Amino acid sequence: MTISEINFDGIVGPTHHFGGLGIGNLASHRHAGEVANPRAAALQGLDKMATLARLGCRQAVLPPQPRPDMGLLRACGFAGTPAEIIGQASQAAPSLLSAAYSASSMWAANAATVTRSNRGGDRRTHFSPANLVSSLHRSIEPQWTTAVLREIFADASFCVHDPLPPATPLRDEGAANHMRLSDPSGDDSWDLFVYGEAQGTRFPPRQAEAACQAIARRHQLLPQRTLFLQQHPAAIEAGAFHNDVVATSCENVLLYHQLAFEDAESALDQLAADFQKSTGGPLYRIEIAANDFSLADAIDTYLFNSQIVRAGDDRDGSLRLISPLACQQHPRARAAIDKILADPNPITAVEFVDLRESMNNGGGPACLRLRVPIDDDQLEKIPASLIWSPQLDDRLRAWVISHYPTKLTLDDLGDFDRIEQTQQAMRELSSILNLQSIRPDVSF
Ligand code: SUG
Repeated sequence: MTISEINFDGIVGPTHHFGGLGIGNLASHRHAGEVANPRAAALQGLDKMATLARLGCRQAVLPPQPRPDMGLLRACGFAGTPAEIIGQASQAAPSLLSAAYSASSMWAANAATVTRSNRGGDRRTHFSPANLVSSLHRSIEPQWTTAVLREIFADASFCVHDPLPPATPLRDEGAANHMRLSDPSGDDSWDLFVYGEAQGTRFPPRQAEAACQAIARRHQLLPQRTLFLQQHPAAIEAGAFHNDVVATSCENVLLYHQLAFEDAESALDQLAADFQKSTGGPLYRIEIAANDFSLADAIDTYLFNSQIVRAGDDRDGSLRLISPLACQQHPRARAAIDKILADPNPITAVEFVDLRESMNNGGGPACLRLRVPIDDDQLEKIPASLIWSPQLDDRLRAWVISHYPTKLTLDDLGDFDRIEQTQQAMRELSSILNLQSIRPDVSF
């Protein structure tokens, strides 16, 4: 059986702004309060999807979530008509209003952890929506995410679990802290989870070991095919709030910074030996040395947040990097990429993508997508209205241009008209994508 991945990219929502809300996320802090351009952000995301689709990669979309989240504002004591609530919140609690308006569901790598249970399991594709308890603005995502994933992946060959209970010991940020390795057929696979430990770092780790273990259990992963690695405290300290800022994987390639993991050498050696034995081919471990490329370089450029993909015409086994534009402009990132391309490993080409608006909030190419491993039969079970096509691309671009502002500041969030505009946009999107669960009048 061939299992290949389809990327579901989060469409950037119309209320994208720079709230400075990302915990341990230096880009979000650096750009807090700047003027955002939601229209450019959404178009940059659509451009990336089009680039991948044109390369022959399977591509689909995930909708943004309805905002503002009035339930959050009411729960925090604001009462009255929606206009009164927004008015009071903008005066008394602007950062709460920013959280209620956050477009953070665009970073679909944090929507859920997705695995494919293989031998010994039920062979279904399992989803655990992330509980995102580490930050307020993201903790409002899981209910919508669960409803949307259940609507999209309704077939019995998928299993969408509830999010883990929303408690700090089970804090979970989804696929950003999970990596899958496999033979090129995708069937013989391993799952690597990465968690953080609080070890005097200035930022709290966002992924708990207990959460990783719970997900592996409920997803029926084989213990001998599942690794739990600790994120290096130096990486969290440097601003790697998710593992996907310092490591990534695709098929038989594991690309990581020297300081991505703590004490992982022997576990990775064992993994490489098991991989070779089971698949008959090598696991390519591409470790980038801290002397050549520091953790600060990794955070500045998001090199490890590149997507590694197999393009449709790369059936010979070669893979490509889809890297942020910042890597092209940064001499050490460029040198690291040139070395990856020249060395003996499956990665043979690079494409650079401009995702400046998302990058300024700490989200690169890989953050914007959720990888879903499926077989060909499952592809037929996913609503066709979500699969990328030139027609869908055209409709989404027209929708963005007619509904999205080109400027959005924190002060603008107090403007009540914005609610009606964003709700109208979501109603229209619900009909473009034929999805009920994102209608703004659906509430939890
Ligand atoms: O959770 N930024 C997100 C970025 C998430 C990136 N995802 C991955 N690495 N997979 C976060 O920190 C900033 C929002 C603001 O500041 O307005 C924010 O939430």
